[in-house]
Amino acid sequence: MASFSILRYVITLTFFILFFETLTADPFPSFSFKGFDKDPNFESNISLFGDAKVANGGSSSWVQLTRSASSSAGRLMYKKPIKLVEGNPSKLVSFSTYFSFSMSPENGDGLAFAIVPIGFPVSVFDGSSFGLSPGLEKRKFGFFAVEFDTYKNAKYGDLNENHVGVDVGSLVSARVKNVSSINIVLNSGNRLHCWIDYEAGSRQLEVRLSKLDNMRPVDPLLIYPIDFSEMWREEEVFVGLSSSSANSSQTCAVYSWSFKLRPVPQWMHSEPLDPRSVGKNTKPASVHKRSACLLRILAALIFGTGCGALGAFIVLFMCSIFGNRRPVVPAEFAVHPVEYEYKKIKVVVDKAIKDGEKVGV
Ligand SMILES: *[C@@H]1O[C@H](CO)[C@@H](O)[C@H](O)[C@H]1NC(C)=O
Ligand SMILES: *[C@@H]1O[C@H](CO)[C@@H](O)[C@H](O)[C@H]1NC(C)=O
Ligand SMILES: CC(=O)N[C@H]1CO[C@H](CO)[C@@H](O)[C@@H]1O
Repeated sequence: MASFSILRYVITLTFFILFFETLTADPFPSFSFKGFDKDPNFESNISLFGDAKVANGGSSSWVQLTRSASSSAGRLMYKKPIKLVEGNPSKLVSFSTYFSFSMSPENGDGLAFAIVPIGFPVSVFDGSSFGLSPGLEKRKFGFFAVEFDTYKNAKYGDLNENHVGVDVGSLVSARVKNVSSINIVLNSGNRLHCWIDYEAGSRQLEVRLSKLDNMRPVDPLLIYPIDFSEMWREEEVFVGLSSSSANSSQTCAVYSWSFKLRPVPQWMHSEPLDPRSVGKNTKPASVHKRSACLLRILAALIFGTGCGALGAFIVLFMCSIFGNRRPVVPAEFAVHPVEYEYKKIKVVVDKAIKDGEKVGV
């Protein structure tokens, strides 16, 4: 009996270890580039299109997306397609990307971080609309971009010459933010830092912009609710940074770019959470859960012991009435429910805590 219980325990434990092992195994690619041409992985992971080329100056290198001429356009794309719904059973996937860039003071189109579906013609340009419009004419369904726009284009109803917009299936932004309101000029020629985070659990996209690389702002510049798992399902998509000078001679440079995918723990699927509170309160939340679970275990133990005692009492009572002499049976009954209840809850505790830790990472 005892050895059977231990065996069952070991099997359960092994199952959970394997389960979390598969969660942490990396079907979720990520990359990070700084000083582009010195990175040996650069060429095997990134494709350059249009006028984009690696440039060097002093000890550093970067990707120059546009030439100092009108109708110049270029982009860099991560070669590997990504999925925002992954695996079987399917998991939602969050992503975070960071890049630093600068744009010269002319009013070109600016820069866009784009996610495009397979079949989007990535190598076709017309020198305007971040170099994205020919592709959009062919395939706008499944197109997504965050634009850093320095040209007030009446055609797209632009707000001003210094705005960030979220574009879904069209370059007419679904949401815009006046960048002047946070005292930043996109085309000042200075290096800017951008963080774009999509939280699949809460189906929310956040964009942050800063003048200093070590100062990721607490408050997003722009928040946009969107469900990428609905938009693309299990379809593969490509991510890239794209720019065009339009009628100006604006140049745009990208100095570093990183991109990371993170699977969302199963339990977050059904209950959208505020990503900020998840990020900050992971530890207290799991501690809280742990103590709540300990209480539940204690209650179950007391309840189990009570039941066992009652059972034993009834059996003994029956024995004394019917003269059956087998007092060993009640002892078994007394132990078993307790052990079973305890184990069942223990497993739940482990899972909850592990999930909690996952979010914290
Ligand atoms: C953008 O913000 C700046 C600074 O707050 C303001 O002066 C300007 O009028 C705003 N532009 C629009 C179009 O709201
Ligand atoms: C660029 O210039 C051409 C000719 O000067 C003009 O037709 C076109 O509308 C301009 N494009 C933009 C985006 O201003
Ligand atoms: C960050 C990244 O994706 N690195 C990959 C670049 O390409 C090489 C070779 O294909 C891979 O080994 C790296 O993992």
